[in-house]
Amino acid sequence: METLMKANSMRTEEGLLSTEALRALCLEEGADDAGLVEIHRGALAGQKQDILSVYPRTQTLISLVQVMNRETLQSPARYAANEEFHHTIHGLTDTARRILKRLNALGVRGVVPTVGFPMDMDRFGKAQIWDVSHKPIAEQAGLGRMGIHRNVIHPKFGNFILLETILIDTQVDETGKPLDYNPCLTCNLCVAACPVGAVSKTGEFDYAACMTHNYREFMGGFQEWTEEVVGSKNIADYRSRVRDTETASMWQSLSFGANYKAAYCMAVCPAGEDILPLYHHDKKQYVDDIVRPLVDKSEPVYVRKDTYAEKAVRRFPNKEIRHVRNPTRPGSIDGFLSGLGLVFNSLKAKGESATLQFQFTGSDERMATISIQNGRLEVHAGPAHNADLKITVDAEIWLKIVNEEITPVFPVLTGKLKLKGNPLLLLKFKRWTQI
Ligand code: B12
Ligand code: SF4
Repeated sequence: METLMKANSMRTEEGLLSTEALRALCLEEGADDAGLVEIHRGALAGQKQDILSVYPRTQTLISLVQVMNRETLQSPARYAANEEFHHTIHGLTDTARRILKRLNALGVRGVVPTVGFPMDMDRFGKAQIWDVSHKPIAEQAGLGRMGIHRNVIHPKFGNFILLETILIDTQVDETGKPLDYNPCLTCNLCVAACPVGAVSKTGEFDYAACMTHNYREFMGGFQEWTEEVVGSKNIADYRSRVRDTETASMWQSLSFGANYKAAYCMAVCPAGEDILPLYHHDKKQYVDDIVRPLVDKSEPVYVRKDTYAEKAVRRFPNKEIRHVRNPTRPGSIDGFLSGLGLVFNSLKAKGESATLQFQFTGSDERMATISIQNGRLEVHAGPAHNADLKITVDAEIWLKIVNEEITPVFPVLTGKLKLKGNPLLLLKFKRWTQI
């Protein structure tokens, strides 16, 4: 009887869920903020099918915000920051599950996807591994906007938040609207603090740089480390490649939850009502207390040779460059083509233009055109109208070249890789895409 009464108070006369009551329920269960978006929102069209693949009956997206302890996240003791990340991830997951259980009791069905990277690693290197992209949903729900560091900044809590989305099968009486301003101050502290230069003043983000260093002890980094173990001739050789401290660090990550190596972009961000007064009060003090200790911290920084990230580390006298191989390598031609947008470095390709046509043969036959125009990359299926370089290559051989298992020399000599046009563009393409 009590449940029925509660159910009635959650619904409008038309049978829709009351947004106000639903938000109140979310806050009661521990979310720090919540907002709602309809599945048909135009701005989310790009991820609609992916969301529906998780839960086909989705009508409404409940976007949840969980605040992290700010000072813990800012501490140069990164073990403390990492605990904060892990516990908030678990806390937010529990909150979302409790909210859904209460909604279930009211006849509303739904799915809680995942706060972090999905466990579906069968897709790793082959396709995008997440289905629900929380940041654009939170933006549409009016919970904040992405700053130039690409994290969502909540107008009150700043960027010290994690996000989750609950997919439900019921419509609500009112959905949110994006904020009409961006809380980002364009102060560029995140640009200054990122050890691998992944964040840039223009808002462009170097995915490969962040993946290689910050995620050293996650998916791709672990894969690369395993190959160091396998590739070592003996114990002495392994020790010359991987330090005892690094082996121990990998063990800690495997045992107690993977450690992010930086997250400095988030740590230093002064945007949001809660933190802004501290920054405005004395900017120099803010930089001395929060930014400088991270910038000055002595630590190894993981980069690939000859990348923009490697150059970026040289700005920091106390940081030591450690070279590693590519942790984000493609496992299929689909993975290669869809991953190009992530690894493409528009800064390196600034002012450059080129059209490359790929004809893949063998086990994965297809044609694709990659065009770079003024530092922007586009990939589409089919032939190019005016290709500067036409590449015909066996799909498996191409993946081996990209993954640095073989060099292109032998395939060229044996006719397995044919180039028509300006061959130097292939070298440039390697530089621009960091593959
Ligand atoms: C993939 C992913 C990553 C990737 C890519 C990050 C990214 N910017 O997308 C990597 C591994 C690098 C990463 C790192 C981190 N992540 Co992350 N990540 C995700 C994940 C799984 C999906 C993100 C996504 O939707 N990307 C696609 C689009 C929407 O994002 P985007 O910012 O537009 O990113 C693209 C553009 O920047 C584009 N791009 C490249 N060049 C240019 C140029 C211009 C001009 C433009 C406009 C775009 C553009 O390429 C980017 C990569 O796709 C989500 C969880 C989820 N399921 O949603 C968490 C999530 C985004 N991550 C999160 C966090 C906390 C982090 C880290 C701080 C982790 C850490 N502890 O160090 C860092 C921060 C790095 C950063 N500054 O972005 C939080 C963010 C919370 C918030 N306040 O916004 C999320 C939402 C997890 C969560 N549930 O809370 N992450
Ligand atoms: S640190 Fe400054 S520039 Fe970077 S996201 Fe925050 S407010 Fe914007």
